[in-house]
Amino acid sequence: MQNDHVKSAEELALMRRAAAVTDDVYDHLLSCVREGVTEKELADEVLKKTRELGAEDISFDTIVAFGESGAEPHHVPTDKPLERGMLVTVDMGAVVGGFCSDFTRTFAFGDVGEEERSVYDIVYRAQKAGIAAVRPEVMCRAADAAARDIIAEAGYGESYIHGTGHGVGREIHEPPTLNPKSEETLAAGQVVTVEPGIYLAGRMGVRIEDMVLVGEGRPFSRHATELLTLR
Ligand SMILES: [Mn+2]
Repeated sequence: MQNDHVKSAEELALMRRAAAVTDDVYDHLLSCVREGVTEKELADEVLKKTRELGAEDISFDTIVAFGESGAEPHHVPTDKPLERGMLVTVDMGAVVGGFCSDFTRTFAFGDVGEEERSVYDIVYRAQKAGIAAVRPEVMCRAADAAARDIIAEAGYGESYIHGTGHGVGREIHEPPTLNPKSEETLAAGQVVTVEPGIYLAGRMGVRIEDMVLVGEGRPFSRHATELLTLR
């Protein structure tokens, strides 16, 4: 029996187009980053550019979070101005032909502190491990654990407050779910996100997210996950 949410070649092509639009929108967003720009202004640019590039729409309300706001995984953009030394988290996606993309990066604006760099490195390694664990016939909770264990071993287990990922397709969130309680098993041809994060209330947050085709193991996005610092 074919597993639910396995994508056809045509569906995958649409998802790759949605991810490519998001990649280009992210380039545009980076070009808009300057001292004093607000979270709302960057989120508005995402909406405008996504439509300009031919997508039907954004796939969910864009998250842009500066500094301590990064500690809220679902932060709603505000008029807060960007200052040097802040981390910036952007979570966004596009809809093309009815299919969604989902993408998150955290980058630095100017020099960030030692803790920011070290937390980033832990999430970076956790995300790589999570992607490597996304293989056919692997239990979703095992893929979650691959990422979660790295964060826990680094002492931030209590600060990883959500699951490692979810299926994506016509819906932005669809089965299977990658979390510690999931009873599901990954199947070749599913597309899931891998998006670990660390959230330190009142201080900072880091999340890195890519879509991955189960059985392929390569992120849809062309954007690297090493810490990017904008000057
Ligand atoms: Mn996601």
